[in-house]
Amino acid sequence: MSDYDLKNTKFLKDVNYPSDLKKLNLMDLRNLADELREYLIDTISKIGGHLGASLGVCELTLALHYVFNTPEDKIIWDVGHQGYIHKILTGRKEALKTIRQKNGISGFLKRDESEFDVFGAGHASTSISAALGIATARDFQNKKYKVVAVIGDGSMTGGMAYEAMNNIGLLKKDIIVVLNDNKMSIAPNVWSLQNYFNELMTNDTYNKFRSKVWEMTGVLDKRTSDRLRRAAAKIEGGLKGVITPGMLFEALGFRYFGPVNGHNVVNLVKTLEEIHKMSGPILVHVITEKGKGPSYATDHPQKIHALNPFDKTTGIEHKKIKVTPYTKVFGESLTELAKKDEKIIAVNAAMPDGTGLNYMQKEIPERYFDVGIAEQHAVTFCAGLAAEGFTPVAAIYSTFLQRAFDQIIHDVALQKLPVVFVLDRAGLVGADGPTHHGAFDLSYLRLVPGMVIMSPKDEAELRDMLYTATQYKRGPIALRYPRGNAVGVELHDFQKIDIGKGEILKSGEDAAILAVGNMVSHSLAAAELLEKANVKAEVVNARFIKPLDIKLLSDIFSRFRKIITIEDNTVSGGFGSAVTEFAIQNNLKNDILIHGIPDRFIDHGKPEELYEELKLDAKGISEVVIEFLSRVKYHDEKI
Ligand SMILES: Cc1ncc(C[n+]2csc(CCOP(=O)(O)OP(=O)(O)O)c2C)c(N)n1
Repeated sequence: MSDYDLKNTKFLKDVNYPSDLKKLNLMDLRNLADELREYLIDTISKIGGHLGASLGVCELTLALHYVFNTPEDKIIWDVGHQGYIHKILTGRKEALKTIRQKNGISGFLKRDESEFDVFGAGHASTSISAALGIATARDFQNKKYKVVAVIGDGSMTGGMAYEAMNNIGLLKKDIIVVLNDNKMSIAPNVWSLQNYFNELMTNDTYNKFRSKVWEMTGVLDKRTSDRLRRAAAKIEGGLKGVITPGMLFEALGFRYFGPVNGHNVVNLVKTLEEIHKMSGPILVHVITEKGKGPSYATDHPQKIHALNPFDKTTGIEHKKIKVTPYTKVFGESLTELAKKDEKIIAVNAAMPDGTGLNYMQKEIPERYFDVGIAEQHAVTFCAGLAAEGFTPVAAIYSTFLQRAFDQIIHDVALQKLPVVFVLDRAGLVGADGPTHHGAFDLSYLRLVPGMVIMSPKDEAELRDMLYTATQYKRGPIALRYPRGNAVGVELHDFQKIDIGKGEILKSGEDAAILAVGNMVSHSLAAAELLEKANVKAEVVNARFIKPLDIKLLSDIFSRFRKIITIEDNTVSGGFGSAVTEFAIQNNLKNDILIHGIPDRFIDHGKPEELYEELKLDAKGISEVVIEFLSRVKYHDEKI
């Protein structure tokens, strides 16, 4: 495939910063939008990444940077996965070719990366709160810049967005919220307000009426226009016999403008120019199409949310040889269990495919729930189900479950409710980077009283753990596993695992390696490398991070002086900490090395690159063990 040559573009070749945009006339912006799309598709087809959202906001991004004086005016992008065009327009046109790759630019916005990245994200629904903080700081300093939050309809299913709007309405700050409505989250959106929007947009009388009021209020002073809008809102209510979303936002203290066609860059610019002159909380409702551009993208907006490298003419991903991913094993196994057990209910927060619950969705839709990007609600919803004797399975990525920490403690664990937590993407996720690594779950779950935490060494054990979890009725129970392909072992019929029982997989003499989950296979491979260096390491599959297998640990501590714990979780407060606590509480003086993700945020890169960097691959683990063994003399001298 020949390289796309920026030099051959008419406009894009000279656009590096928003200041360059301002030299163009409105009609040029249209052509620039086409060039941007072409460049984006060409680049992402080679390296993979989030595509659909950025294609959808091409004109919106252009218009925002055209009208507002960035970076002095602050644009805050929710999630940040739609920020690729923003990156191209703010000094990172060439760097786009490195996006999400090790040492390349981030796939999300990042304050360290550019002064145009006003606020970093990766998790959804934070932009309006951040905008309020920034606007409040602006006002304290008597500064005059504009603050704009751009949030998708999917992210509007997250409670934080409403908490922020409620607060803004009360404080009456100058803030513009741009609602980028494409009716899609990653999957089709589950926003109940969408029904109101749909009605609105298909109602001709309403639309004509609304645009007339719009035209008039746009040129009036705020008091008159507010009065007119209130009157109009009343008429709207009467007109349709329903509360319209405009009214809803207006009740929250926002002036509502829209719906605006998000692909007509000329109109967008004109609208934003008008809005730029106004003050107070404003919500602009922009309608876009996710994946706007090639038909393979608009026809399959869910598929092109994020892609591996693909053929840019067909959108088909270049296939890789694949072992079954953990996600699929989980999704199919849960569906199998749910067919036999009518009490099982599957719950996810806007990630049906990502979590593997799409299998449940298809086969048992009545016991499948997508609650939106609302992890906190998902957990308490599950608590309610469990309180009434059901077996809810909350399938939420490790990183996103962080959101529901209090709900896990207060609503689930305190009441000993048997909610099953299934955490996909535990450990290092790769290209999505620090906002998405599942680096903390062992730590944040381990401190919860009564929580059982498991991590399978392979997909067969995942099935057994899932079965064990759905049978467990004494309180919350969690299992966590990494992103990507499983080990490739044969599957067997479900078998129950004794709670808190680990297993010795390989016996040794010189050191004991206690590993969890994903790290078990790495540790077994490390033990083989160690053998070549004449080190005989015993390898234990801990299976349980909580409760620990006290009997097994006592045996290990009695036989080995040197013990190494390995986990793909932060070393702070995880499995190694648990083993150390066990040792201290039992007055055991063995040498313990806690090896895991260091206590810092880990950048993006391929998982194998990151595991190598952190010495969590087989080679790295073997080196860590050898280094630890050589340290013992020093320890002996000290004691
Ligand atoms: C707290 C949290 N949960 C889940 C996700 C995963 N996620 C990333 S983007 C996205 C959909 C966002 O939809 P929307 O805001 O409408 O943006 P669009 O992609 O449609 O432009 C989801 C669910 C996330 N980023 N944060």
